[in-house]
Amino acid sequence: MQTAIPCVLMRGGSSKGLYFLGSDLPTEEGLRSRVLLAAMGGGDPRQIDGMGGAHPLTSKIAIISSSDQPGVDVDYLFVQAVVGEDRVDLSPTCGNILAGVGPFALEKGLVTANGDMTVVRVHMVNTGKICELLIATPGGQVSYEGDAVIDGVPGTGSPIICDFPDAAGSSCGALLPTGNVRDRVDGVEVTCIDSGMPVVLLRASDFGLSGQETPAELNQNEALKSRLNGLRLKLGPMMNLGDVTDWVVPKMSLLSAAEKGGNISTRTFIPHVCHEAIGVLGAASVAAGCIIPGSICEDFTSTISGTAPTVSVEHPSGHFDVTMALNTEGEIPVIKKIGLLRTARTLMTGSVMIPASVWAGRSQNGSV
Ligand code: NQM
Repeated sequence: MQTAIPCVLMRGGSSKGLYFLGSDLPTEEGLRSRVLLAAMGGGDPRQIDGMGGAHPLTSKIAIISSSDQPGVDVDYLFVQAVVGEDRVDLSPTCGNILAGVGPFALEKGLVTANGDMTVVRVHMVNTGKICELLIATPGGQVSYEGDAVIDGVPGTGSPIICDFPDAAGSSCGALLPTGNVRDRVDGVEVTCIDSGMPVVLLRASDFGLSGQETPAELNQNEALKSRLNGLRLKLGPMMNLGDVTDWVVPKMSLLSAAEKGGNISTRTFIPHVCHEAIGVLGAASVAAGCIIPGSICEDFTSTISGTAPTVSVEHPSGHFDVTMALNTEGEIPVIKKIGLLRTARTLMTGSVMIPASVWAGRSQNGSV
């Protein structure tokens, strides 16, 4: 006998994943992880016996519950099922999957629509930070149709505005977790930053790259990937993250001058595979680097001025615009708010079937 667990398959921004109500999953964390791994396809790189798409961007899970926190509607716990490994990682959050949390919460009745536009206040459990999602709810129903375009997703959809009132130091405790605007590790200059996502900013040219290579080209470059991971492992403790061997943060973003009319160009490893675009909060962290005087970004962008700049972050499949509200009185601007545009869509609702062996303490391949 298999166990049927209700879940929704959603595209959130340029990612895709399974969305669960917390109350439909086991409360014990080890068992819950085994159930989620079984749902996704366990440690198999092809995830053939599960719902995962054999890529980090399609091996994601959202667990959503009503929140007890004052002024907050729902708690959102993000779970990355690590492709090809029989484990989950709870260290990052995901700003793309986040976009689907509002529609899911409305459709599941955790939040009631409030006129034509509804604000869903989300507590991101992985980081403790808050996001306000503004969702079109004409006639009290979530709207998925609209004219918003996001790079990396074909067609158009209803806009979801994501506002982060206080993203800095989400996982590392500070916007500049090493305390420095630049650091040097193994002869490479970097800026370590956390404006919603821990990211290491590096110059593509320091690795003999133009920064315009395709993700496929970069993914074939084993020497590059190994060098980046070596730096990542050294920088993890310096960024207050400790040993990041098994973690998918920090992400590593190779920077170069913009070539498509934006402010800066990126190729981002998440952290072992090059992203076809860039993560939402990854982009927010690159954008934050662009407004910090003396950061590595300064080598490619002229300083972005004003108290409400929009930073256009180029990536392999387009660009990502990040709007910020800044207090520019001090030496380093203080980010008061970050705003981004996403779309999301429910793709399927139903139940995912969990093999009986999982409840007996074994993963799908029987290893745990
Ligand atoms: O940075 C990619 C994605 C993400 C995460 C990643 C994300 C974010 O594109 O907030 O959205 O694994 O870095 O979904």
